[in-house]
Amino acid sequence: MSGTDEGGMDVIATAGHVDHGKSTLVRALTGMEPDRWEEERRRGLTIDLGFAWTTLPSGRRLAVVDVPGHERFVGNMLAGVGSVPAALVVVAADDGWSAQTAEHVAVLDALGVRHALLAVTKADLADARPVLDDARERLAATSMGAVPGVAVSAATGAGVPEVAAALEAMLAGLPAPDRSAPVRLWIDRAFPIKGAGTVVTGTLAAGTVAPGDRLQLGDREVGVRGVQSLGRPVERARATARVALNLRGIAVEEIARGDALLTPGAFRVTVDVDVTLDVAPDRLPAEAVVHVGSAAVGARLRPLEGTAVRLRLAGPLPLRVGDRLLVRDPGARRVLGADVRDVDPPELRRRGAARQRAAELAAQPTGAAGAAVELARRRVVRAADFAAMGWPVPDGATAVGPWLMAPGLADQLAARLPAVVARYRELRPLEPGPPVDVARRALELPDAELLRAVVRPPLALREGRVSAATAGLPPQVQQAVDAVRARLAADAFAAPEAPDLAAAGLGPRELAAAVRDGQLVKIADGVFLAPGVADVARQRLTGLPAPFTLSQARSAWGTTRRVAVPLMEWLDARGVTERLPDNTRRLR
Ligand SMILES: Nc1nc2c(ncn2[C@@H]2O[C@H](COP(=O)(O)OP(=O)(O)OP(=O)(O)O)[C@@H](O)[C@H]2O)c(=O)[nH]1
Ligand SMILES: [Mg+2]
Repeated sequence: MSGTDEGGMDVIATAGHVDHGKSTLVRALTGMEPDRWEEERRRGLTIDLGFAWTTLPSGRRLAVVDVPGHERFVGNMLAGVGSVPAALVVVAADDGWSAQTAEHVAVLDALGVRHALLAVTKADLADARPVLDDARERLAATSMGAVPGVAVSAATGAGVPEVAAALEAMLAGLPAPDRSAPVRLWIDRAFPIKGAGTVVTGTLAAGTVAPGDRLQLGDREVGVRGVQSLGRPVERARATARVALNLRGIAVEEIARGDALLTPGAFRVTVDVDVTLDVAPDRLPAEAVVHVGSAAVGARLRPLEGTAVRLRLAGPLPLRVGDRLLVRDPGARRVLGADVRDVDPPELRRRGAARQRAAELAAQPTGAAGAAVELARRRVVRAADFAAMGWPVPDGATAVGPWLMAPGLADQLAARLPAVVARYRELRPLEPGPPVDVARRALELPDAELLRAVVRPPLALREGRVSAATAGLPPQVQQAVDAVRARLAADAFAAPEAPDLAAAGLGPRELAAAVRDGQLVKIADGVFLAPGVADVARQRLTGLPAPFTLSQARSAWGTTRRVAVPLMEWLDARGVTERLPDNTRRLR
């Protein structure tokens, strides 16, 4: 739904040759003066972007970005049309299709603008019919296709209501903007307001902005103090809309046309971009200017092959896969439309890498299917990063914490993991399996958290390791442990002395392995008992009067102080016994 929503409206831009009557028509439609500067009014020439708005007869609100036609100001024109979904193409009946008509229409075509209305102005001065026919025929060959045309005279007013009606019809066919999308507001003006600080304006093509929002500008965050739309404060502005934001914490000198205000974290900036052009040109300039939104940034072009080109931008831009760029060769006055295909492209080092990359891009579908291919190429990405690049989550991707794994990758790695564990245990038979970081590196994963999706029975994630379920101990160690356990079965508190353990081949590593495997319990350094000793110990203590002394407990257990002292503390720590202020204990 566009139109009457709070802050909601349609936004279009004018296009056409100098003096063909764009501003005059905007004035006739809106009753507002689009030429903001005194110099513009004096010279009767639009220099910079103008803004006007009106409520159409149906109640639909329309904002118009009025662009200059003069060839010297085509940069300003580009900043004005970069975020609008539709155009009002103006051609004068007494002059016909002209140089900047062609240039502006080429720009709209390169931007992929699909919706337009043709107005043939100055119909009071010449027969509009031939110009309507000629212009419609030329427009039919562009992204705008079959465009309705209206003859109009701002001098007599004839045709103005028809232009308004035709605009309504065109606007009804515009796709609904995505109002839940993150904000990327390309700034077209920034100015100070006394007492209010810095104000920026732009065309909000997607998303929603409200006072109190925080937005990213370069590497800082700014607060939105107030939002205005069409000259009035609003509680929120929803796309599509012309908006003016009063910003907190930034001086006007720190902002320029072409900067973008972004939903924090939702975009990443880049200087390297792989694009595909609409057509493979005969020759490409080595350098060009890239236009997107209201931004214009120099770029070096590296043709890969066919329509695929790598751009190296002179400054970073917040670009996403699926963005439409305009690549302009100012010398040749030529514009090319380009689709952003990758904002984090792989380096091209090897011979033939450029050709291979071009082949990859040619084979890669766009949209969700392309996202699956992309994720397969990257294996594992941070989900937020992937989204910020402009990719949707492909079907079959595995989400693990903040990560996204390519479809099928988890299964593939799960199949490899048993061999990794087996190899590790061959080298370190006393350990149940590799520490998670060893497994992570073996599987070339960026984060051990991803092992959750890869460790499957009989393997298990236990105590920071990928453990084999049937870990067990090497036979000799097992034998020695069995002997100790037999002895403890006969006398639960007869912990073997260190020399006995050593003589049986049970050093610290072997004992640690037996503890990890659940075969022994470590009470203190050098004191090992059987699992279940807590129950036996408690059982024996029930026969004592409460409270009892350490010495009484020692006799009840029939052991030495070497075992009784740490065992008592171990039981205290586990809440089996309670230590009283006078050092006696009672059972809990
Ligand atoms: N007779 C007649 N004159 C018109 C009409 N529309 C515009 N004009 C005149 O044409 C001249 C140029 O009009 P603008 O509206 O400034 O033209 P523009 O396309 O905005 O020009 P730039 O912004 O400089 O590209 C002005 O003197 C207008 O009064 C019309 O329908 N009939
Ligand atoms: Mg004008």
